[in-house]
Amino acid sequence: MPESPPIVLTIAGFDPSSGAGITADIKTIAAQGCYGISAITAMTIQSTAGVRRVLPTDPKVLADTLDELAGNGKVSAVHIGMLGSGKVADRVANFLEAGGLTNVVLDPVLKSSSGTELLDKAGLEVLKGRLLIIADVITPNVDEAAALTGMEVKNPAQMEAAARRLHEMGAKVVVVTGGHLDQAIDVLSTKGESVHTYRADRVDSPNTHGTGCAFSTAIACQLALGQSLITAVGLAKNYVLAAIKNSYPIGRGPGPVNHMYGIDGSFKKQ
Ligand code: PXL
Repeated sequence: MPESPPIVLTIAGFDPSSGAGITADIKTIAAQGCYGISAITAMTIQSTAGVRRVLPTDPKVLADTLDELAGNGKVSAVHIGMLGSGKVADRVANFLEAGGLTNVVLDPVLKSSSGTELLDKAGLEVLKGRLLIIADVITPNVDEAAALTGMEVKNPAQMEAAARRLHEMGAKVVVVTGGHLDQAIDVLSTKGESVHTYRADRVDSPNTHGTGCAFSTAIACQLALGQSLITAVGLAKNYVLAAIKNSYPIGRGPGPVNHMYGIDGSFKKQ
């Protein structure tokens, strides 16, 4: 029998245009050489032109999905993206707190790039009070780091300060992403240890829909594959940069990154 790749579970929302959310995550997981399984936290009505509506999943349907998947074999990493509602977030926290899962990467998604709320107020409290603490790695962007800490987060020094505050709130490993800054700087901070900074020139492309999902999911996959934290974050950053460089327009709005750029037969820029 051939060996199976690590199984990576993504718990996230459904974006029907597949730039973000679970269908995008499944592409990222496949591109890293892992096998993706998923539990949907919310349906969204959206295209690349923007998010129109958010409909959180019935919390019991989500909880039953997670139990079914967890009972079906080893899960080597978990990625958590958009949660939608406090009730759904609570079920995800119950699932993780039951224990037994490793390499849990939480992307604390709060808003879409077009500004629509993707998590309600109750959900933000579950994020701060439970999920942030149980996750092994959290990957807030500068806006999310600001919302979680109440601090201003606009430059690398403030990113480090926000990471320290997030450690005080219970986070183990924090990666603050600054893709929106002039230089694409990400700060990796481990509680009580040194800070590692990743720098890359900003890629000038409108097609950046789903970068946060791709980054956090790729970290989960690289950890599942046995990479160290520092290497996993570096590989995920390189993956997202290449996926932006090889992106193409889809629809009327900002296009998605090209998750599959490295796969034989996938579209490549000439
Ligand atoms: O990029 C954040 C995000 C995550 N998950 C889903 C989304 C979005 C942004 O639109 O729709 C499902």
